[in-house]
Amino acid sequence: MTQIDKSLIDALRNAESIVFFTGAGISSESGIATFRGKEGLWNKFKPEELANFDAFIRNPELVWEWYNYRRKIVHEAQPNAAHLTIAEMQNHFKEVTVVTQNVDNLHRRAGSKKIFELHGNIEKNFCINCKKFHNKELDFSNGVPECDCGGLIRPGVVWFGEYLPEDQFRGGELAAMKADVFFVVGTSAVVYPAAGLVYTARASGATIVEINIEETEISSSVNYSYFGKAGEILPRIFEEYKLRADS
Ligand code: BV8
Ligand code: ZN
Repeated sequence: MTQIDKSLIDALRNAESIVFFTGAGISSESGIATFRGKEGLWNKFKPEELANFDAFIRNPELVWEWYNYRRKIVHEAQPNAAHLTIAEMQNHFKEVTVVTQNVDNLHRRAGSKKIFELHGNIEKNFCINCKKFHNKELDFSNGVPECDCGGLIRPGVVWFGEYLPEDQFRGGELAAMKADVFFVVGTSAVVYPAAGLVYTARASGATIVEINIEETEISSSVNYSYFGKAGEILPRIFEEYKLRADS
């Protein structure tokens, strides 16, 4: 059983602002495949073939087929113990912020309130021409859904080579700069500028805690590394905190 460091619990007891920077790994116990793992989404598809604007213009049907396949999985998925623990921690700390790379909405469904979605949301869609949002049921009867202005409607996620939504990235950056404890949960930390937030938090003096089933690019830069499933480690840290907080 993973030992939780007493010094981490002390850091949490003195913390006002906590940030959870999350990636696909936090949703894998909800049955949503990660991108780069052994069973990863990218094994079957290559990002350059699907998660970019040119691929969408070249073959919108294929890209929509992929996103509809993932939307179905997301709709059937449930938040797991890691998402739920983060939501519960909102009742114990002054400020809990989620800065997620995930597009699956599970943090919101778990009850987290302050969330920055750096890479968009798979349940949102917008017109590539007039940028109008189309978040109701889409009509695929004529192939690719079209806006009333005639433009193609696309998934509301951030593709490679696209800028992150300014308000979302800025919100994540400010949270990282203010964090007393910055958890990095279930991310390979290879995608930028998102992964850069770990270094922003560290430069601002936050205690960095990584939770992952294996070593990553940032493991040598964190204060604490817990190797294990997020759905097991996070609840354990919170239990230890609650035990000590009352003592
Ligand atoms: C941009 C779309 C400015 C939505 C995604 C060279 C060097 C550095 C950067 C670049 C470069 N070349 C290009 C770039 C920029 C590029 C980038 O970073 N590329 C990387 C791959 C090299 N970034 C961009 O293009 C970004 N935009 O830079 O704009 C710009 C603008 C114009 C011109 C130039 C520049 C846009 C990035 C967003 C791309 N969109 N997805 C979708 O379809 O979902 S990225 C994709 O990767 C997902 O969004 C995902 O969130 C993200 C990160 O992946 P992870 O979440 O970390 O998932 P992964 O599978 O990798 O890892 C899972 C982890 O969980 C593993 O570590 C595993 O061990 C762990 N795990 C598994 N199970 C568990 C677990 N941990 C705990 N518990 C478990 N149970
Ligand atoms: Zn339009």
